[in-house]
Amino acid sequence: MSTGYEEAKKRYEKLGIDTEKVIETLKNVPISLHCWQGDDVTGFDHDGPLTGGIQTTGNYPGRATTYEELMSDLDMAMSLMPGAKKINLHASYAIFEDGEFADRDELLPKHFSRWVSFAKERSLGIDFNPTFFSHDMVKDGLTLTSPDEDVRRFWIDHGKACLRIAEYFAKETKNECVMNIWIPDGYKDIPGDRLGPRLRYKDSLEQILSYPYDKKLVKVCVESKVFGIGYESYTVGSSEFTLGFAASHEGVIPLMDNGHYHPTEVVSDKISSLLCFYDEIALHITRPVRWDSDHVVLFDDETKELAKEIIRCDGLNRIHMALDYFDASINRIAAWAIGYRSLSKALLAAMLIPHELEKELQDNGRMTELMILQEKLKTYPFGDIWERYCEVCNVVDDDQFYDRIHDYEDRVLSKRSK
Ligand SMILES: [Mn+2]
Repeated sequence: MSTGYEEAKKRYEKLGIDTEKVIETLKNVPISLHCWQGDDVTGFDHDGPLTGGIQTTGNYPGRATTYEELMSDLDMAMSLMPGAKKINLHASYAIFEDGEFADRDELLPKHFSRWVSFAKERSLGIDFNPTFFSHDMVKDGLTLTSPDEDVRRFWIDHGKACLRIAEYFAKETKNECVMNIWIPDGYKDIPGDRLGPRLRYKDSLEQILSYPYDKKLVKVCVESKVFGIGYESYTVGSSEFTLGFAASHEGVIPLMDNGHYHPTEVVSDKISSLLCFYDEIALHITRPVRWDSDHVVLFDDETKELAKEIIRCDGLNRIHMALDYFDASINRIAAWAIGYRSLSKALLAAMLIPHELEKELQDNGRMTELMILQEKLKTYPFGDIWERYCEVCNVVDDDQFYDRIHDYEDRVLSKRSK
């Protein structure tokens, strides 16, 4: 234990914060780790391009192109992440072997058995996402909202197949599975009918949820979006739609992705509102830069504010946290780990704030003192606590971080063809 940590611990103690307790708590808070950072949202079930109004930019060498490579990269990335994890899979990451193939509407648990083994060997839970993009049955940019009943049926069946797989994950890993539904559906230009697609979306979701799944094992989320590339004028699954749907359907949780709002809106300000009305909420934590650009999460102001709200609202047991970004312009494993570590830092920093004192100052109108306290905390010796957290979790600190990335790049990534 460094003297830096001992000194820092004393300073936080004066604020009534027990850093040892904070470290022990944070260690067990799971953050769901998106598999799609490892291969630029490519998946294993199709050859076509990434569609759905999302884009991965960059061509850094060494992208994982097989499930073995992706799992190896995940292991490497997780070795750099302090604290608990779940893995977050998309349906497009089904693993087919011996020439076998099943389309999205006919996916079965067995197509994910290798992922289950991977998770069980590492004592990880699995979260899941149906994949409503990058597929020939996306017709005119539409899936669950299509006026073509064959298209809509295909995607409803996909949703049901995914519920069955999510239930399998939960049973096998003995850990609830958060299954998030996001569709890209919408229009590039001004629609002639906004209501029709939304009513079809509502009906499609209800049909999917009619599959008799165990609500204790599978937590279904609906994720909103404000727009996508090529869907600038209208997105069916808007914020109001998903909030309304979740509020009116038992067991459905709203999911907020902080890249899915207008650029001046912040999710940190929305969390407390939702917690007034929902037992549980879910977050996709990302970094939008002017639009839903899915930049790597950093230890920046909005990530810190988001984490503060989670802690202040006593939300660790009510808020499902998942990362969601994809950067192909830098080392992908570093991207994974930087994002996870940034969120961990933000949560750790948030747990080192005397929230009760801040509330008391606010409620007594002592806003000058509140501002002074908040500013004071910004230069507190947080770095020493972070280093101690990494040490306790047996992962490298920020000084040694790049060496590990470079070593893996040298040994493994540089030998790959892509
Ligand atoms: Mn998302």
